[in-house]
Amino acid sequence: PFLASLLTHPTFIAGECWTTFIDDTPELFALVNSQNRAQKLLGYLGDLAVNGSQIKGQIGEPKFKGDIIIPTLHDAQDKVIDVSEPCKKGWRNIIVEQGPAAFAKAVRANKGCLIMDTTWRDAHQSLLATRVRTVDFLNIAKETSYALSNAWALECWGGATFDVAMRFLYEDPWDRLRKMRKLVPNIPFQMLLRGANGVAYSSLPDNAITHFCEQAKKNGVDIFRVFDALNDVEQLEVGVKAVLKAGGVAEGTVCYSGDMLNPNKKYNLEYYMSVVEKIVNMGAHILGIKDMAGVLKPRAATLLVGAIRKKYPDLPIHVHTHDSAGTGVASMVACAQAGADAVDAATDSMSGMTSQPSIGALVASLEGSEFDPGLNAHHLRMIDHYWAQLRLLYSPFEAGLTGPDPEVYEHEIPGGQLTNLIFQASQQGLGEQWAQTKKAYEQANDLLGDIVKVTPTSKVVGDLAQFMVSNKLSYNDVLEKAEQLDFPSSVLEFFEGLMGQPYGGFPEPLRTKALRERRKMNKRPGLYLEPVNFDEVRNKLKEMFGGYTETDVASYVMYPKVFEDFKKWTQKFGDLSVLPTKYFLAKPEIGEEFHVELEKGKVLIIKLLAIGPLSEQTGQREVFYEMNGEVRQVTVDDQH
Ligand code: 3PY
Ligand code: ZN
Repeated sequence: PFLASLLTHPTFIAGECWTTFIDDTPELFALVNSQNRAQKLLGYLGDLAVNGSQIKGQIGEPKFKGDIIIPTLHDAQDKVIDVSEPCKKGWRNIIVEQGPAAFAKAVRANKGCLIMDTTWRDAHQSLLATRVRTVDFLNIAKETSYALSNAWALECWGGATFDVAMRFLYEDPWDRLRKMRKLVPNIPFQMLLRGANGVAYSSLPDNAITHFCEQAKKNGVDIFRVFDALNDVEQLEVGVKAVLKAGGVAEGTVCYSGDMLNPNKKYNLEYYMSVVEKIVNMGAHILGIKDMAGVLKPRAATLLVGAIRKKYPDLPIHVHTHDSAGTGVASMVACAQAGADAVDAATDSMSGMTSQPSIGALVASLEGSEFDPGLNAHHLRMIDHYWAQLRLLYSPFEAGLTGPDPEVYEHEIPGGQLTNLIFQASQQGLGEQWAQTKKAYEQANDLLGDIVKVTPTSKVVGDLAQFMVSNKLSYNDVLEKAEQLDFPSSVLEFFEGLMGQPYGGFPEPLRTKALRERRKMNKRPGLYLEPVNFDEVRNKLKEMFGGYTETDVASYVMYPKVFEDFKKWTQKFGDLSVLPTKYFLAKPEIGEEFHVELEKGKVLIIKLLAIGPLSEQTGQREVFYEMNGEVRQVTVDDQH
């Protein structure tokens, strides 16, 4: 293609060719580059046309393949709001201009209860297997900057979105962050950080967490919700310290588990107050309360938030929940009334059940009271019209949830995991298997010592539960046969101490019996792990891929194999984040024309013309496209 563009370039044709022509004509390279990108893109589209989508977890095609309508917002005088530039007003200005401590002070002084919208992170993580793509956030970003200009934050990064972006969507999570930031400069961006585990599933060396937070802050994150899956404060402190060093707003978080109202349960008010005290002493700007399973009943919320508010009048409190049992709105209203400064909710059509409670319902419940969140209910509904369409576009990732599950008070499965487990069970026909899994989850939790369950410890309990179901092991079987059992690796990592120390210690003799010759760490893992040698990582990336950015380094340190696979994929198919989701998940109709904007001003007009017959010799097919008026063809291995 390079030679072809050289030969057809007007300067070359005019015979005015001189030796520096190639150096002086960078557009030639740009042209070759975009032709290469276009060809790689056709490689992906061709494969999709012949073999169907290879995106993991996708079942079938989107229910809705029409054009997505972007809603228009109107002001109080019913004039259309011009969104050609993003909104500039919002709480982020205080963070940028005056820093995290001033933000903490300002939100405490604010009269109403603010809302964090989780649609861009936890809601789709909890309902749609974390599969929402960058382009679909960007398409509603400017409107969102207006509609949610008075929000506490948009939760939009971290948690499972980081690895899923690379692993299953072939997108760079950092690129997503930078692009969102540009279009939403006014609302604070919040991320979820798993303490010393970063956004991974077990601990990393401390300097990896420091480097990661520095990059996250630089690229657009303002508020970091930092938790530890065992409420191990030493593990939590690694994350909080890294955020403070990076200059971010540190939301040190306590995870809520069990039922504080039940005197027979392990985690009581005294326990939570002792964790909160340690978080305050770490210097966190905000206190987070994370109810990952949605088991914080309204009365418990009143007691817990009320007690913290009384002891720490100046401490901003931000509460997170899931609506699994259906009490989300009631619990968040109780939090607001007991003195919380902010609570979480999601856009209506991405809310409820394993997601966060509905933002519309919450705003309506607080409207006109002293806790009014100060959001425009009409604007929220308009934004939700967009998400209602998106929900149907992503229907291939629905888990098939049908209603609330108050049984969550017994099994305590966190929202995101509950969706995954229901999805897996529904693949096997739900029924008896699902009832067994829930029961086994409860038993597995008891065997492990009734631990706090959230990523990654929730995976430990889930893995043990599935291990018990598939090997037909009862609670007593596990205890009695522990020395012979081949436990899942996550269980062994937990017992080793790689996820920190559980409150009340590890269950014995089960831990020793399961570990056999493996090591036992009785302090936080970071004290045993070698620090990352960043120069070595940089050299390695340069060698492997010819170059790197500092955010590549952070991705590689967090997920070496996932990052390598992601880079190889993009070398083969290019940057697919530019492709509209409809054409990322399913092939177009023959003759259907669509547009892909490779970069600003560089638009490809593509049409699928025909899929050729199967060649008996090669097992391949030719796929024909029209691209910007020219016929192009790609050869694809038929996997059927
Ligand atoms: C995550 O760690 O990804 C979570 O959402 C935990 O609730
Ligand atoms: Zn959550």
